[in-house]
Amino acid sequence: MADLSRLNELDEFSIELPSWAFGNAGTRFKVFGSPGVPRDPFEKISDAAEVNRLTGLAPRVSLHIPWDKVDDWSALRAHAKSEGVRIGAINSNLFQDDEYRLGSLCHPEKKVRDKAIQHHAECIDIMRVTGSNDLKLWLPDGTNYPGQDSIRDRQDRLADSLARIYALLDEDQRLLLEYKLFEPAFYHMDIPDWGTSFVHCVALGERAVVVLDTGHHAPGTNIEFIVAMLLRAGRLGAFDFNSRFYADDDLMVGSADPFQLFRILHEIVQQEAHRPSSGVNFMLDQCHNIEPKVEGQLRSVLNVEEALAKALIVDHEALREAQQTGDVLAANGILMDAYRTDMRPALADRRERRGLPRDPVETYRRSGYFDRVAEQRVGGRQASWGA
Ligand code: RM4
Ligand code: MN
Repeated sequence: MADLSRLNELDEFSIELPSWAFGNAGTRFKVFGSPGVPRDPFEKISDAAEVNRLTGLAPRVSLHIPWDKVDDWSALRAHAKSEGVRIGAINSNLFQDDEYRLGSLCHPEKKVRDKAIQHHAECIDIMRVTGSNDLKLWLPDGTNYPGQDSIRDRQDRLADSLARIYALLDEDQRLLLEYKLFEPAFYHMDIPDWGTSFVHCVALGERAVVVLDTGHHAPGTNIEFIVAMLLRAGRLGAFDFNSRFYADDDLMVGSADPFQLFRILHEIVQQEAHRPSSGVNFMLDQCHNIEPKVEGQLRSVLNVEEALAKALIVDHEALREAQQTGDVLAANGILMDAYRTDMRPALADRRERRGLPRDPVETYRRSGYFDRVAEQRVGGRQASWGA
């Protein structure tokens, strides 16, 4: 019988939802429209709040600038509050301007680098009004052909640009630095891996931390090892959770490889990083191309909850004992026992005790929310990835 006593540690745990997951998304071939999709950041926040109401796990929403630009940031903050959520990380966008063809913070021309730095100054101003503490930076910079630019010079430009952005932050604000193996650049990315991100974070200062997007590695990479290393170094700032079969697929977290999600959360629990004091921000970064958005987010949040619950029931004492005595198969068996335990009944009971629906997806389906917003949200322009 599994020991469920640590499940109450879920009370402190929270997941941050990406505003862009509620808009239309697609591939480079087609963005599909669907009824009820938000037309502005206010409606995106309302959808995110619905996920939070049903799960009790998602009290923050990340925004992307300029996609989520509004005239009145205080009004957006107040709207979030009235919906029972708050605004989380502010993501800067460095990939959609013509000037950024050869890069942004690493661009050969100072004029373009200055523009990119200025964009972060604007994001930091937004953070001050919205009460956000995390500036999240994903750098799309890189080159497509050997010899196109100097890899070394680009690193020097990057270090300088990042230092200028870091200097603009307030004492209570952090810089989250994300890495990605390839795409949009194909020969080299300027921040391709956790090591590069880590090196820049260390050079910047304590409030610069690494973001691990689960879709941004080579196939077969042992992601939980990276998690353990970054936690050990005190530099794991956030996750961008999603699933992938091939590259940066941005599918629902826990759908392609629930065992990997469990292994990641096992490393998290071992270092007590599921607790808010760790400073790790558990964010989602997903796009729902063909499935309904709110329900896609609901499932994602529940997948993370389920994987964390499994990690919390690992018999750590027995595991340590098996590890110490070199009992390889017992150690592996202890971990597998936890992974194979069906946590859904215990989690449903837990939700009921907290006044939440036992089955949030079913309750959402029956609530009529989807039909209601589909009826209300007519006219205007639906939010869409990239706009
Ligand atoms: C990037 C990266 C960023 C996200 C954008 C939308 O691939 O993962 O985290 O903000 O996509
Ligand atoms: Mn990401």
